[in-house]
Amino acid sequence: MDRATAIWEQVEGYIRPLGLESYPFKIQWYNDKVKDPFPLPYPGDTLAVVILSTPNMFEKAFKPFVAKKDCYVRDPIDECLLSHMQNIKAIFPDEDIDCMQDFELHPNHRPKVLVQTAAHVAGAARYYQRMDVKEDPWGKDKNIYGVSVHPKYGGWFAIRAVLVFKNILVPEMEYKEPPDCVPTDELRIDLLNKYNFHWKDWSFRDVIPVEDKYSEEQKVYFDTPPADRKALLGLEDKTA
Ligand code: B12
Repeated sequence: MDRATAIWEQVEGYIRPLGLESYPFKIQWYNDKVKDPFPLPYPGDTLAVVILSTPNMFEKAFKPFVAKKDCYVRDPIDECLLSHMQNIKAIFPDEDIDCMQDFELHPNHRPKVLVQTAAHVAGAARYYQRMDVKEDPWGKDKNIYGVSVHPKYGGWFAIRAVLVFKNILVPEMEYKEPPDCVPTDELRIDLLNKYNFHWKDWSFRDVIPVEDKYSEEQKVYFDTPPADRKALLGLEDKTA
């Protein structure tokens, strides 16, 4: 087994029981898609892994995390993921690993990594943007955000982090297209309308039949504004 596969299997071994998934990719594939200032400053053949959370992350990783911890400095979900990313780094004491989480920004507020593009080039979840629609109905002045769709979970997932294994080069890794589960213009327009104009009603997450979705408890949690979520967890009096 090659080194990259061995690393990825170790990452999977740690994260699958937590309701997380990982997909490896080459930095070059990401850098080929994004424009300045978004390319990542690593050699093109460097191994990266994108980490996704599936619907049962809430029960498998988040609730046990909350049960053990009673002091938070940031959003508890972000902290939970941060703690697991640190644990992954600890599995590889001899590797030099950079971790970029979805919420991390540069001082000028630019996101450190565009996780939707990363998940697309890793073959994990296809990123649908207005450029993927031939008959664009929105007009030039309208800003339409793109949305990723997971083949098993539709929109019931999130993209949490990218790990870069700085000393592992994978020139032989082969590119895998993400499955195209929203194949027509009509379906893509519907998806982008739901994501941009009705994202609060959850409907964009159900654009394809899914294997699993967020529990009612998880939906209530995410529906609650971040500032009030600690109270929901019974943590209000324990926060830093
Ligand atoms: C800033 C941000 C926002 C902002 C602005 C949104 C935006 N897309 O710009 C606001 C606050 C509005 C927002 C809102 C929401 N967000 Co938001 N947001 C982000 C964040 C942190 C960064 C996005 C960003 O700034 N992109 C910059 C622009 C320039 O990137 P871009 O449009 O993709 O452009 C690049 C691509 O086009 C690429 N490219 C060019 N050609 C090609 C070709 C191909 C094939 C590919 C793959 C790429 C590619 O190059 C461009 C850059 O040069 C991401 C997490 C992250 N770190 O990525 C989450 C993220 C996009 N948000 C997410 C979500 C879920 C939401 C909300 C539903 C709220 C929520 N959290 O529940 C709403 C829905 C949107 C709405 N209707 O308002 C999810 C989306 C998940 C998904 N299934 O796609 C993300 C990925 C967070 C996550 N952890 O999963 N968000």
